[in-house]
Amino acid sequence: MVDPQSQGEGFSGPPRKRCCRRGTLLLVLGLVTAAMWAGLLSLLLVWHWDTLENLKQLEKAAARNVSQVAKDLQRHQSDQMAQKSQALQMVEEVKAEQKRVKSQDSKFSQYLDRLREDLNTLKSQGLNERRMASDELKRLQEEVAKLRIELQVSNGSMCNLCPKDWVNFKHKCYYFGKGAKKWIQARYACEDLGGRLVSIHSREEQDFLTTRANKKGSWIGLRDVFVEGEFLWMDGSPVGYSNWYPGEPNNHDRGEDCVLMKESGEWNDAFCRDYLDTWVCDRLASCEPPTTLQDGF
Ligand code: FUC
Ligand code: CA
Repeated sequence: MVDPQSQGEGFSGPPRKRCCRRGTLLLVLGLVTAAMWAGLLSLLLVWHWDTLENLKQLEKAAARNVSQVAKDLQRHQSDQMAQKSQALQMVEEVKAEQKRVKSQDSKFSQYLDRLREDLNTLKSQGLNERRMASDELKRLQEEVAKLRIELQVSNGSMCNLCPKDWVNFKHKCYYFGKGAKKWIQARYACEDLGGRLVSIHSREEQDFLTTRANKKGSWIGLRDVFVEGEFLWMDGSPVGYSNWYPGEPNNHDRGEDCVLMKESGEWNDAFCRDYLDTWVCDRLASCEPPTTLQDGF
């Protein structure tokens, strides 16, 4: 039997099925789409939550980092302050040390100056003492030589031997030098000849020399060059016997520290750099002729 309704419209079965299938399709499609959207939304939501969670974590971590950095910064700043104050303290200490070293340095240099002065004083004292000792040694050697002569004389020896060109008187020899000389040149001339500018110690000796005195005066071994008025003979002895011309010594004019013997045999202090044509040397006589040829004997 045929359905009048579907017979009446010409389409009984198949067109209705098509319509429902499309609806179903649409529904399914819609459901699928909705499900996809729901899935997508869920994914988005999950992703959003996840991201939010991550952000929160990051925020926390960042906050933690910031506080750590702040703490580090604070520690760093306080370290820096401590270092700064330490550095300042060190600078103060260095300054104090510099001051101390400077003052010590000046003390040392003062001490060094004093040491130098002491050394110079000691040196000159040493030199003085050496000179005095050597003078004393010469004096003693001369004393010994004189005693030896006395001993040999007491044993019968004449002790009157003199080198060639020297003149004997008692136990001494005399050389009457000629040629213009200042006092100091006459002194060296006598020393070169193995003698000394003459020292006069007695009336007899003076009388002997007076017989040979030069008209214009001769240099003798007496002078007051170290202390004015303190005359010393070349043998180191002070004046004992004296034969000054009246009014002498007078240290006339430019100063007179060297003594000459006038024609009369009397003495006058004169200017050391004046030239005199004659000068007298002396030395001790020998008691026996030397075994070898020496000293012009
Ligand atoms: C006397 C002497 C001096 C000098 C002068 C020309 O005054 O005492 O030494 O010879 O004269
Ligand atoms: Ca004089």
